[in-house]
Amino acid sequence: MINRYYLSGAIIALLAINSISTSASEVLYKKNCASCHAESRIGAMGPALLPDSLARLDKKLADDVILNGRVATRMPAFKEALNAQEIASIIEFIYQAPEVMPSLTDADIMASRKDLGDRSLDSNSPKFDADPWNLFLVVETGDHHVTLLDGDKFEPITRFKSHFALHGGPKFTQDGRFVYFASRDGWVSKYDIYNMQYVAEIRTGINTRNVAVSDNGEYVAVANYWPRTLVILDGKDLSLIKTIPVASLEGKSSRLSAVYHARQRKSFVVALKDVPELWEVPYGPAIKNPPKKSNQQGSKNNTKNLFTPIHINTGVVLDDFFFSSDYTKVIGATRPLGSGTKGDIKNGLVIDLDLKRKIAELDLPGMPHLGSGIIWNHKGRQVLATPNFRSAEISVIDMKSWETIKRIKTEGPGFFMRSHENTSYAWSDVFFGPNKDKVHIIDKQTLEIVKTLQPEPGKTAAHLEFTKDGRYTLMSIMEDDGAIIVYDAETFEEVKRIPMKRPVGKYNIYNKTHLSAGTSH
Ligand code: DHE
Repeated sequence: MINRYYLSGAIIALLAINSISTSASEVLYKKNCASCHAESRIGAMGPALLPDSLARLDKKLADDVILNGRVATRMPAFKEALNAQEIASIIEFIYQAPEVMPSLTDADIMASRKDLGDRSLDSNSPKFDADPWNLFLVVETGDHHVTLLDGDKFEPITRFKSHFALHGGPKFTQDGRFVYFASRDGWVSKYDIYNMQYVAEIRTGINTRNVAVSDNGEYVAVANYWPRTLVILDGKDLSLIKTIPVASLEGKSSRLSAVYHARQRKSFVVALKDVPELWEVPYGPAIKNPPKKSNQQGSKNNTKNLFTPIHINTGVVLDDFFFSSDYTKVIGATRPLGSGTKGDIKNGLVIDLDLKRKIAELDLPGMPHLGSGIIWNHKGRQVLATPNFRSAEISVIDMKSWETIKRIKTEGPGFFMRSHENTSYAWSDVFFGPNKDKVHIIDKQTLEIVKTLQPEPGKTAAHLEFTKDGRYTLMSIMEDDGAIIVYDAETFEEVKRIPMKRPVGKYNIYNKTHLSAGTSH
């Protein structure tokens, strides 16, 4: 009742907002919000309140958060302290860009770094009784926590607080002991899974996309929207090694969409959001045919080209990437640039990182979500399957001829698709539209949907991940009062339901560190 009354009040208030001047809005912001979100709005205990950071939050929701507070966070309710017009005025203020965008200097970054936890109690083996390879980390954005889940018993081992709004997959060291998280607000944290405690944290950006980590955790690369930087950290304690400003060869600055780790090449591959370039940033001498033994690492002393970006002209802006198994080919989804056109170029490109040029175009409809693509063997050849953000279909592409061999019709556009080497099926959600509560199961040989699950009508069922052996599939009910549902991957029967608070992604340590073709890395 209060809400309905208030909302109509807020709409009237928004119409009358011109009567509150910008400086008065700023005064209101400083009085009520700055202590947690910082005067510069870059965030402190609370998240950043800048237009880019708020892009995913509808103004009506922002209004509700200020009025009623945010459950399971320290955001209080302001319904007693502020009237509708004042709240509307603060909303107008925070959704406008400041005259000068706040910056984050190297000194600021270094000053934000903290060692965490008590190292004196550290052990080199897990302090829990579970297979350390068959663990899942479940990111719960409902109350900003992470659950460490035993992948055999499907029981939580521990649950710990994360920074606000983690995004992108957590990245593991190859031994499976440490994991790195990135929050949309620019915080990077390192967590010791064996000892179940954080190691360190640092703020490297104001608006961050994701992190990539070299195999043994030597280096962490962070991709930012703002400031426009690629940040390189020492993976041991997260201290700052280098900040690389992002600009094309012509000097045009760009946001970064994401950064990826190319294990075989000892490099980070970087997606630029505003210019038609792709970067490869070496962190060690590239190895074309990687040795079988992991002790043959590149020498750290050969620092000549270390962290110097190699610019590859892509001719068109690419967003959202997928890699061939040997990481020599990057498959990117094309996005319109500036004028909104991209000429005759199709929706996907294949770039050869050795040749440093495009070698094929892909016939993909709508807006493919290549980041969620997976690979499997289909009748003796490798195929790539990708869901689509706009089109109700999954494209299956031959990775030799780069031709589309099948367009599997689905009940709506999907977000995440997953499989495993030991299963005959691939699972894909229907994330967008009225069928967001459904998940398709596809036979990897017939390329037909064999079953559609609808675990909780009306609730978003999304993001899949398999156990180490591929016997079970874990699915999220992505709601505040959500759950992880465990399915038998062969019979598709539900095995267990574990309550969770908006579990977004779940990540199996073995599958991620062993680069399973059925999941992202
Ligand atoms: Fe993500 C991964 C980009 C919106 C949940 N998302 C990624 C990655 C990129 C990306 C580039 C790969 C990075 C990595 O894993 O290191 N995501 C984008 C977007 O551009 C988009 C569409 C809009 C945006 O503003 O960021 C977007 N993503 C979302 C969501 O709305 C999701 C569903 C919920 C959320 O919390 O933001 C979401 N994204 C995820 C998840 C992964 C991810 C769970 C990791 C998937 C995995 O299994 O590895």
